[in-house]
Amino acid sequence: MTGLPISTELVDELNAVSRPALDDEYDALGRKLARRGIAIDAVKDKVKAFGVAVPSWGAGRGGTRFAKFPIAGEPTNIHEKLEDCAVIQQLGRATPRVSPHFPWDFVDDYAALREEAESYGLGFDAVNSNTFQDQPGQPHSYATGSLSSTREATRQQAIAHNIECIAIGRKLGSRALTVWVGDGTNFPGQQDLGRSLDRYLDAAAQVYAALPGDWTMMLEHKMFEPAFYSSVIADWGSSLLAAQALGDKCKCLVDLGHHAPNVNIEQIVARLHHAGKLGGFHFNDSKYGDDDLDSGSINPHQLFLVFNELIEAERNPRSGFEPAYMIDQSHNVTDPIESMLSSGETIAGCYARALLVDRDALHAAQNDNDVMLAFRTLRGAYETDVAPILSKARDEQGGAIDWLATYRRSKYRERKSQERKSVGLGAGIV
Ligand SMILES: [Mn+2]
Repeated sequence: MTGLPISTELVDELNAVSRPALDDEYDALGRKLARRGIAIDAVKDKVKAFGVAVPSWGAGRGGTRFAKFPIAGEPTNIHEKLEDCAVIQQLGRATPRVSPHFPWDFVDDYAALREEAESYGLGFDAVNSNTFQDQPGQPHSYATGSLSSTREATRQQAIAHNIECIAIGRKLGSRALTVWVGDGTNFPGQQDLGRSLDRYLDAAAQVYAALPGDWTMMLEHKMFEPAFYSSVIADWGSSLLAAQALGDKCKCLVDLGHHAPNVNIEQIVARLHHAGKLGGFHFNDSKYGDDDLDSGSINPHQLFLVFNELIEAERNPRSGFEPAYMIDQSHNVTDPIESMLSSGETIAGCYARALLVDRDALHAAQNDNDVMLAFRTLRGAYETDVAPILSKARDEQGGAIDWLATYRRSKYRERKSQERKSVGLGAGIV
């Protein structure tokens, strides 16, 4: 019993069919990169060491504020979510950790949950608190705010929940707390824009005070929704000043979908790194707004430019540069396992392309103000097809060369649709 949800014999059988063509393509790409002075195996080894966490809630179908369309065999609890995350890691080999969310993933025994994850070869990433919706039996509503609420008792309830999340995270082996609040307003004049931030900072400082010494507190900003006039932590500026006010262990988390259209996110990455406050990412994509589409499905070039800045940051490190990567997207029309496998591959691919940039040539062109040469140096790396590197990295780690075909041949979802109870038709974002 390997503990893995997909038959390893099936993975081996299908990989054996795909491997001759992959070897041929990998060798051809290796010769091409060698002519540029790049050792393909070194890039592949870095890709093998790269990991992005998957969110526990991403294993289920998402929805919009209008509706949710569940599929048969969806997970209904954290145990089934872990099993689905294990499929994603087994086949894709890019997602070794799961980011849990509370209270959605509450259980009685977290030591047992940690062992359960380890039996699948999974660990836990940042824990996410939730003070953006009310729970049954909760004494104080978050309808008009949580950490920034005008009511002391509501703020204390939100603080206590975040501290409880830290306690759970310690049992799970996590070392980070991600805090996103929906706090904000829908009407001008609804709240004092200055004092609501004062209250947020005072409450967040009480959460920060409970943080273990080796933990990071990550503040996630979002410009709109559920508050459509103002959000307390709306942008990277508010996030940065809050992180600086709270202390060294507090950093900023950049969710790619939480900006106004066309904002230069890669420049935000560079600025936050400059301040030593780049804590992590939530990867997703968007066409008009928000964070609902699969990573790289709309603008893979932006994703590449973000990784280009991250590689620059690695070469020019500030203290404590250890960004946490996580997928955070909503799967409304696809099988979530397939979407997260696709996104994991896309994210690792953008990382690989950024590794291929000739940094010395780029910096020389930048210093000479040779605009076209600098641009073409970046573009040459972006246009390189790194699929053979990604496939080889998966194959060498026991993953699937063709993860989509392997997943569908396994009939995993069909089997789960027989075993799991069905999910209700509820509406709204989960
Ligand atoms: Mn997010």
